Amino acid sequence: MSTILPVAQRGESILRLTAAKVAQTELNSEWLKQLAEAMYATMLERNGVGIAAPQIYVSKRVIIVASRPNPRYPDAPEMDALVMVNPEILEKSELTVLGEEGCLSVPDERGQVARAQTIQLRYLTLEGVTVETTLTGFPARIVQHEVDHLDGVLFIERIG
Ligand code: K1U
Ligand code: ZN
Repeated sequence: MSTILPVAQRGESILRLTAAKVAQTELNSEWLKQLAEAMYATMLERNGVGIAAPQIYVSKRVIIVASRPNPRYPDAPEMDALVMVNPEILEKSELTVLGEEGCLSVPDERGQVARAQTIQLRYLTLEGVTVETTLTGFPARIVQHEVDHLDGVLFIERIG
């Protein structure tokens, strides 16, 4: 069983930092695997569809994306949780869409955020394998929200 960790809340300085890249030497390590497991357990416990390492007080570029259909996005695809190390958004579509977001670090607030409909993305797996993929719709929105966390940005700064 994995550890469920507290989630950093709006106003805490960890959420303002630019997270550090995971080093080559950390790939395929027990430490990185345990970090991902703790992030996953914490995300599940909070009923989230994503999480970024800074939200559990680790300023490293690791995110999890776990799209599933939900009342706001009934057509969202059901995905196995994807752990992304050092994710980079290579391209964003010009087309943006407004959609509702919430955040485990900003409880009880929701808002409409404009995000690119489609993104091209590169990331590493926990083992260090490079993956390039295209995501659209809700999974693309989650990635953009989580990458913002790695850059110290909260969704509430993108409203209005
Ligand atoms: O990073 C986080 O704080 C997790 C966040 C991810 C997210 C949700 C919605 C849009 C973009 C990113 C959440 O999981 S908030 C809680 C939630 O489960 C949810 C909220 C709105 C719509 C669907 C789900
Ligand atoms: Zn968030």
